[in-house]
Amino acid sequence: MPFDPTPEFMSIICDLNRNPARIDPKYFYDDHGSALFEQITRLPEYYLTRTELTILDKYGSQINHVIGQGVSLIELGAGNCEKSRALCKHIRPVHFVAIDVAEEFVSEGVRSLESLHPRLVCHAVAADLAKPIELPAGIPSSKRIVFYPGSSIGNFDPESSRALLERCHALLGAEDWLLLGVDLVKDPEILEAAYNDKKGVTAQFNKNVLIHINRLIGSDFDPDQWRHVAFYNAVDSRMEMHLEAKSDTVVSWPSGKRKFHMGEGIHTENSYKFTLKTLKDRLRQAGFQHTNVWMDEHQWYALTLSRA
Ligand code: AVI
Repeated sequence: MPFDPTPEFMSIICDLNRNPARIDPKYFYDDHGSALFEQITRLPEYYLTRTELTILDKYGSQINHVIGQGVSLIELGAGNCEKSRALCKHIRPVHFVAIDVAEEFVSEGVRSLESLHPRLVCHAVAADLAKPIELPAGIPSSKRIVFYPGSSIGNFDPESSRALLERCHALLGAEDWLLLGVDLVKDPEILEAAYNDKKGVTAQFNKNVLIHINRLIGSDFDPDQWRHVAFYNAVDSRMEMHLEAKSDTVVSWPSGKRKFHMGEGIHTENSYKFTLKTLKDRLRQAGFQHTNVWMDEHQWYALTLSRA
């Protein structure tokens, strides 16, 4: 049978053939990757999740006061919906939409929210945030609050994050809000520890992307041949994750192959860190205004609420 590559296959191959090679970080999140990420969020070194939850808990009533009653909550990159569960202790939305690439995972998260709030009308949507955002029918067109927690915005390069914020803005009207969680620039030692945890869960998460890619394109990556590398790039204010070949290795897939020399890397993730200024500028450029900011006591992490 003639080989008929899909656009996804072509785009993965194209990235693998770049110099340096790269893999889109969205491929971290197959079911196993999503479960590993959940473990990461509970690691002592990975302060992001617990810090954001602390801010949500401490300032949730202030957020509720600003946004008022009867809102529709739309969580982007919802995962297990843990953040919305925390937010829903303070705000009482009428509708809840969870959007994520990992379908199974997000459906489970939505079920957990439904069981806690039986009156809440819930929807799970499997979607790639790099594409236009479509909401299910029946979501009221005002009093929407788009919630994008976890500093996931940091996984997009500046141009793409600007475009994503513009798509969010286009989805919202004058009565609506964006609640955004972002990780801030800080001591590189703290940042690097968060992406090089002692238990090696982040390393497993990084290598799991190769198993997912093998499944998607029929390649023969051997995860044991690759080393997890994560460091802070101060010039671009971002944590970078790479997989580095432990020895010369050839990776094949239907229709092609690539030789990686020992030490050669595949760039798997950027995680941009913001200052309050870069964050507010980015929001303003996308059309958002009146930004409220709440932070933790160390000023490691910020939650911003902006009017569309
Ligand atoms: C989902 N995202 C915000 C995480 C981050 O911190 O960039 C993904 C992650 N990568 C390594 N550890 C966690």
